[in-house]
Amino acid sequence: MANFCEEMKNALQNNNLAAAAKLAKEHLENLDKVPLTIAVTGETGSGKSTFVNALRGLKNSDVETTMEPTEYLHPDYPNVKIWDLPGIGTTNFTADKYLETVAFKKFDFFIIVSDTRFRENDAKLAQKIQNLKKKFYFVRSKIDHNIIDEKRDKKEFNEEETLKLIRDDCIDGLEQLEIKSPKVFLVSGKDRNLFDFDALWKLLEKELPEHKREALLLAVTNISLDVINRKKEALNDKIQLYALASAMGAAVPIPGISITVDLAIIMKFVVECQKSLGLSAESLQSLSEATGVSMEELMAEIKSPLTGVKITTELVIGVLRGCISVGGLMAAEERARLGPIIGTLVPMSLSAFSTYLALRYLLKSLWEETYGTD
Ligand SMILES: Nc1nc2c(ncn2[C@@H]2O[C@H](COP(=O)(O)OP(=O)(O)OP(=O)(O)O)[C@@H](O)[C@H]2O)c(=O)[nH]1
Ligand SMILES: [Mg+2]
Repeated sequence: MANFCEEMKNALQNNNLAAAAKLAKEHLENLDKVPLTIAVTGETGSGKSTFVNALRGLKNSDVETTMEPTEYLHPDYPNVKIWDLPGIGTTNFTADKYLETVAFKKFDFFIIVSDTRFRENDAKLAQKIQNLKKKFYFVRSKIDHNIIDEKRDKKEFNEEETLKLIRDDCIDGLEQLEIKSPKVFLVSGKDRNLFDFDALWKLLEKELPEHKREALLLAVTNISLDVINRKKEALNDKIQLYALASAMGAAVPIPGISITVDLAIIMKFVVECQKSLGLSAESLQSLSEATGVSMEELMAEIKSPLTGVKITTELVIGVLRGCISVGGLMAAEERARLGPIIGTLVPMSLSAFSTYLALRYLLKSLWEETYGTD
């Protein structure tokens, strides 16, 4: 994965979107070999270690209180790693701190175990996991105990009904704690042939590749956002220099708007932005070829009129007209912080200032209409 991240970063930094797409495709094909890491968590004594042993196919094994996160490889699926975590109650940590301490980032998904109704700690943990865009399932353990109790206490015992009552009670409780449509599985860690154990295992098997695909997507999104943010920063830094250069260039009035700007400089800058952000016709074409997504579909995704086309003066003027005047440019510039160079430039040259604002506006619109607001 580390290697993949580096290569992906390089490909994106060099605007080689085709190479990036190829890397992602290869990575997906290696999916089966990619480790999948499951965390088993929940309150102290809820039956986590017993459940982990059952997942590993071990029977009647003794467990002791878990003090440190412990990793086990699944005997049939060596790429599946199961982590037995200490109970959140043993740590006195908040859900945030707990997740940090157990190094949550390395987990692909979480199983939250409880031997009663789920408690506030469980729900808090689930919410934090959800915020991290990771998945979680609830396991209600020690169902064998409930069945024995019910058999003893009730004259007319019906297992199906008892299980339904427990499941509904757990789901209700979690929904009251603001967890939407929780998935709850009833198990006995002492016998994996009983209750929902098999259903949970089948679901895990089915969802494993999907989880990985999502993890990959998230990784790529993070890498690209990181790379693109840096590029945006670099472009932002250049704006002052471009505007400074414009102070020596010829300012032309934009027809229909009451501002004069250095169009030659603006053109140069927009072409550079397009290239640097991987939005030129050429880079989009190679992305389309590498991914099999048509140019039309790509263009529909990216809404800026400055994307994937040849930059012409008409086009740039058209976009600038959209903001009507220097006032419009100023309004478009929400966080107008003038750099030191531009600050001194304003009294010297109004057109350089307008050019500066125009450049900021163009970068912003190209940026936001492609990658969303930040
Ligand atoms: N009958 C029955 N007993 C269970 C089940 N799961 C766990 N136990 C028992 O409950 C006790 C606690 O189980 P553990 O698996 O150690 O619980 P844990 O969540 O790992 O506990 P900590 O590591 O201390 O947080 C043990 O005595 C287990 O034998 C179950 O499904 N059925
Ligand atoms: Mg334990």
